[in-house]
Amino acid sequence: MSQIIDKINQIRQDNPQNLMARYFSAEYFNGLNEADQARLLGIFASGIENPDSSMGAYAQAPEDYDKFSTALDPLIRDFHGIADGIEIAQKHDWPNAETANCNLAEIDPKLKDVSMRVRVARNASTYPLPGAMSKDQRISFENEAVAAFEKLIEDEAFGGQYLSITPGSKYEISSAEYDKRVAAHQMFKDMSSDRFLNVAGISADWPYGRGMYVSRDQDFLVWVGEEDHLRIMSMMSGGDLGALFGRLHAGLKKLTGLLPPFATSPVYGNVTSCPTNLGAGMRASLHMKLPNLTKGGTDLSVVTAAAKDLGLAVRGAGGEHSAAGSDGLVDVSPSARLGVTEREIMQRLFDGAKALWALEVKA
Ligand code: DAR
Repeated sequence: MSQIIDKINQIRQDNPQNLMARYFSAEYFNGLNEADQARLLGIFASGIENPDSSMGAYAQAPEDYDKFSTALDPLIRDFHGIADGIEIAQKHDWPNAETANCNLAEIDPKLKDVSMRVRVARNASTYPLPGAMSKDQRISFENEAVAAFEKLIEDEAFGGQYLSITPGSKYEISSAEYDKRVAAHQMFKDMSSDRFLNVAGISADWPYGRGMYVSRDQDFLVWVGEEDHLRIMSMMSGGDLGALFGRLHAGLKKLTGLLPPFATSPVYGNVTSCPTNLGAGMRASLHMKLPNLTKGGTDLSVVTAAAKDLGLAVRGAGGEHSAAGSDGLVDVSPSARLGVTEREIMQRLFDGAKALWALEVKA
């Protein structure tokens, strides 16, 4: 075990952004029994094999965050900006669509048709997390999700269809249909090429147990078997964040009653594979064209720094690790997901977009 400790210490020196390595305690690790040492190394595997990781950890079991909180709490606090000693108490408070008063068109009429997305990650408490699921468990969970979707298909507001990429599934789609849905930014990309998810076990058995539910209106979608058991999302073009969040909340409430119970932690709220998604489990984002701030999409440094000051993260519109569009199209999203409510996330997104737009028009 001393070799792995030496490796992590070297990663800490060479990759200061790697939170797993930054906070790894050899003393704590050596105090664990062999079985728990193996479990903790499973959680840290992605950050060890990918030193360039930012978080460097993926939970493998719903109880990991509570069982290994001594090792994981420092990483979680650092990422979510919660100082030591401050109690982490995840509360939930969804905005009311009618009174949210967060319409981007009120900032500038040019922002009346922005691509908006909000998603929550949820994991069933009755299965291991995706990194530790067997192929049979992935298929079994997908079948439980399908049973819920078969009820949702009849629903007036959320009726739609389930599209599976599990070979042999009665809902299996063609590779052409899969590619079309990925190109439309609806379906998730092939995970087996993601080196972080591969080491964490999250992309194992691809494509078994994976698929997507999409409503007739194409604005309510559920990913099955991506980084978490479920990614439940609403996607719209427009500017009314209240309508976007209201659509997701209504769909989430309908689904919650049809699915196995979700995994939650008394401290960290909704349990997710990656510690960056704990708490509300929510990522809310806008695709904004900021050609001036991004120098035509060639330089994200200025917009990233400005966004960070606003509590926002910026990345390419093609998803994690993607570049900006030539028209300056970027994905803007509040960073904090733990210790903030759904309503606060929406407000931060609106306020942040307003501030970034002010910088864009002045640049
Ligand atoms: N490769 C992981 C990404 C962490 C945040 N993104 C997620 N969970 N999709 C890292 O630790 O860098």
